[in-house]
Amino acid sequence: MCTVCGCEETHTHEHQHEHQLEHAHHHYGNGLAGAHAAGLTQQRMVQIERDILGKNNQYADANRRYCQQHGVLALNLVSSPGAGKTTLLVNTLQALANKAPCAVIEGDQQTSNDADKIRQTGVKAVQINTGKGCHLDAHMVGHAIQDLDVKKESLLFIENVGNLVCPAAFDLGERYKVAILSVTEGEDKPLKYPDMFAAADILLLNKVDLLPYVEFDIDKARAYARQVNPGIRIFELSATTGQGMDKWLRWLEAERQVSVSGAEKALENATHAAV
Ligand SMILES: Nc1nc2c(ncn2[C@@H]2O[C@H](COP(=O)(O)OP(=O)(O)OP(=O)(O)O)[C@@H](O)[C@H]2O)c(=O)[nH]1
Ligand SMILES: [Mg+2]
Repeated sequence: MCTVCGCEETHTHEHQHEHQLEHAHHHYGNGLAGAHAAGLTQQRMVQIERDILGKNNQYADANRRYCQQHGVLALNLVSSPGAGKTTLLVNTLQALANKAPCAVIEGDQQTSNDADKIRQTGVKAVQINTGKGCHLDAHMVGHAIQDLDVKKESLLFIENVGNLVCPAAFDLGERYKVAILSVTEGEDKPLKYPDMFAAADILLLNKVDLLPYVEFDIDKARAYARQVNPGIRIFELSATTGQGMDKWLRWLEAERQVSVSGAEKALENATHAAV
């Protein structure tokens, strides 16, 4: 997980993590040797890791509750840098204009480039800069949901920091984790980064327009993804040419309807229980 990769929690969003989180990240940032030098036993490090994830899960549950109550479908987009998350989002938002309310949370170490691109579509976006941090966590996302004032029955897209490792360990309270693998990255990535592909519900194989120019065996990519995650649902598409986007858009709308009716049913049950 993140704590072994040198990531520190220095993001510029308004909230601060507790001291222990920074402390743990700082020591893990120096690797095991650094942690031992700092006097932390392996058992203690494992405990700190558990505490970090436990705390994250509490925030994630709160985010999930908010989304469920408001019929919001939250998707956590994860991939290596440059796989096409922002391009896919921009084109998805343009296709959904006037069809469904949308909001976007953008995660990057630095710059507001991606949030700026999203805002050009007319959709509200909040940029979180994680500084040295290499993933979003549920606490950051909770604040961003408040800042965005996410409307009932919205699609909430969360673009995670480009990284195929650490975001796998952090539940943000999303309904689905959507992994994006572009055909320029090599078909073996699901085997090399199994945690991410095992955690994902959906796999988007992006940049299929480049298939004629690169050595990428798409059948193998599918088979490797299913090897680590037999239930993963796979779409092939090109965010730039629009090829395959129709299936993705249909899936989004169907899932949004499920979230909307789930919230309506919950409200109905609560009303019945109250009388
Ligand atoms: N040919 C082709 N290029 C694409 C496609 N999708 C994205 N790109 C290009 O890939 C590059 C990276 O795309 P981004 O959308 O910025 O990728 P990202 O995953 O958001 O990148 P980070 O936020 O930095 O992690 C850009 O030059 C895009 O134009 C696609 O389907 N086909
Ligand atoms: Mg991006």
